[in-house]
Order: sequence, then C-alpha cells, then structure tokens
Amino acid sequence: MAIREILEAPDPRLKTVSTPVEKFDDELKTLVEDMFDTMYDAPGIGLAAIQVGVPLRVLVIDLQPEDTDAEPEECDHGGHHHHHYPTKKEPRIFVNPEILDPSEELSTYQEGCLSVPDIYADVDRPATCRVRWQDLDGTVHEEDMEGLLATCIQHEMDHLEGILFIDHLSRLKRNMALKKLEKARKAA
Ligand code: GNR
Ligand code: NI
Repeated sequence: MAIREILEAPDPRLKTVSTPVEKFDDELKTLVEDMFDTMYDAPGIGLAAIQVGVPLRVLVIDLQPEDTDAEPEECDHGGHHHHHYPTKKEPRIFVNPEILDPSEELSTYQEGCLSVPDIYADVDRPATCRVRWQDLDGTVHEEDMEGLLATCIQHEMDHLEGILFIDHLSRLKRNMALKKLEKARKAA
C-alpha cells in the first residue's frame, strides 16, 4: 500500500500531455495499485497518473469508493438473514484510453478535482461516449458509457491532455478558483 502525493494546480506538471503506455510490466501494476490507494485515501472517484506526477496514459475510476469494510447493515427478509453492504467497490483501470463518438447531447455535472481541492463548478460534456482502452495485460476493450461514468472518464481523459476542469470555465471563474486555491494554501 503506497499513497502518493497528489499534485495541485497551478503545478506546471499538470499541463503535461501524457504519453502512451508501451510496457505492460510490473512497474505499471505498481503504479495502478498506488493510484487506487491514493484515490481511495483522498477520497475521489477517479485519478489520472499525471496527478501523482507520472506522465503516462493511465486512469483509475471507482464510482463506488465507499469502504466495504464499513459496518454492514443487517437485514432479514424472505426468511433468510444476510449482510447488506451500502455500496461495493468497483475499481476500473484504463490504459491508453480513447474516446469514440461522443454524443452531441451534453449533460452537466458539478465537478470537482483532487488537483483543485475544494472548488466545484458545473461543466457541460457529451452525455454519452464509447471508450476504447487496454487493461494491464494490454488486451483491448470497448464500452458505451453514460451518466457519471461518461463524465468522469472525460474529466480523467482531459488530465492526459494537460487539461483541468477549471479550463472549461470562463476566464473570470477560472481566475476566481485559482485565487481561492492560493488563499487556502496560504492559510494552511
Ligand atoms: O473525485 C472526483 N470527483 C469528480 C466529480 C465530478 C466529476 C469528476 C470528478 S473526478 C474527481 C477526482 C479527480 O480529480 N480525478 O481526476
Ligand atoms: Ni481531476
């Protein structure tokens, strides 16, 4: 278990365009493990490798990051007695992801980012998209995505291009966000 330091804006490394993974080796597996540890610790629902300073096209996502070690709720229906977990972890790994045919229809989510702490703003993005990616073995996968997963993967893909969600805001709102960050950092 290794939690790595998360880079925060305006760290220039966050503007790096990440490069494709070519070696599907143990070093990649360790990076992904550390990214999950870092994301769950934060906590967040996604993380791009560049956020821990590694400029490779690797993302992890878990829309259900709740701790399954948390107290299970006991429930008793239909005569059988079992434990009921509020949520289950659903870790997903995306190596060299690509977005295919994003929808024209947009959806708006209030986004946040572990690299822009405590700032939240509405961002419009294609509501659905098809995503192609590789897993840790290099096997190619493809899937249609919608809802929060579509939004989250597009937010993470932006990181691979050196783009933060605040770059989608007006210059005024982006500057307000950056000032707020700077102020919070000085106070800390
Ligand atoms: O934890 C996160 N929450 C989130 C909420 C709405 C849209 C995107 C995200 S991703 C973010 C974690 C992060 O910074 N990933 O890069
Ligand atoms: Ni982010």
